[in-house]
Amino acid sequence: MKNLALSPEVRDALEAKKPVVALESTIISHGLPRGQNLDSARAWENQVREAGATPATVAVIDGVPTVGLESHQLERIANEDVAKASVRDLPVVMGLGVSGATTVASTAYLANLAGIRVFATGGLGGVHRGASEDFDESADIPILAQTPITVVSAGVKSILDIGATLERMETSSVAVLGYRTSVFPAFWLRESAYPLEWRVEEPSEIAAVMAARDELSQRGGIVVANPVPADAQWDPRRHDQILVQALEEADRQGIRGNEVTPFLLSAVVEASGGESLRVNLDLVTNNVALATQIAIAWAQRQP
Ligand code: PSU
Ligand code: MN
Repeated sequence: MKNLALSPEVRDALEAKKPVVALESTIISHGLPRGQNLDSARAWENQVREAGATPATVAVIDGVPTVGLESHQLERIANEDVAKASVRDLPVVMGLGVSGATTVASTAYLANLAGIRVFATGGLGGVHRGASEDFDESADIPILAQTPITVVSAGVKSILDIGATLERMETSSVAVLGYRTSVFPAFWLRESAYPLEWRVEEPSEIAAVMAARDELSQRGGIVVANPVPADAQWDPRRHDQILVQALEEADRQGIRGNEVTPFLLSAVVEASGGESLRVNLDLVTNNVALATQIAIAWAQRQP
């Protein structure tokens, strides 16, 4: 794509076929509170560098889709009121020349255009509770169904309908691999009620699955489900209580559309007195570490 901007660091790494890890920006603009978000975003980028790969945080800056943000661009995403831009919004923010933070869907989309194969996030979007009535399903899943990228996440939040989300991933042929787990994780918790069919132990196995997908000319993505470390997970009882409160509040206030996910996230952070936030930061760090290992394993396979 002609107008895709790459940072010099990302351009060099891609040209040299060195490992690159994409990072999303909606988590920075809408998923974490101001004050915490910029430091965290910088820390994740540095973590990728220290582990031997190149970070590529993705966003649209003044209408330009950008893969790999300069420091001042990252600052703008963290501190300005930018739009939350999923895939359907990309042409709009581009056409209007405004900035947008990319979701899992649009980060995957732009990273793929840049030739990046591995992506770290916190939690995936999915099917919301009550979706059989209000049809609220994140575009993350249908876009992953047609985008050849490997996304490392800590599963999906229990603010969503986890069972329905897994069914939709099956229907749309998105592969799901448990990393050292046989149970799909529930973001703040290590385990949901849903077992997984596939478990892998090593990043090299994930790279082998990616290679096999390519061989079959399959264009879909792979979801790597990476549970939050045991010593970092949230107390399940607190988690259940606070979740119910947040869902009731969203319902009471009639929150709709793309505001649902950010609303629930901040309601949970507030009700938990910041405890959920600590878990959130720890699990992203854990995902960034694994994604970096997968990107390195993938680069090692390339001729
Ligand atoms: N889950 C999180 N933090 C987030 C999001 C999800 O724990 O910030 C964001 C991601 O960018 C994800 C998006 O792609 O929310 C999904 O939003 P929606 O449900 O409106 O598609
Ligand atoms: Mn939605």
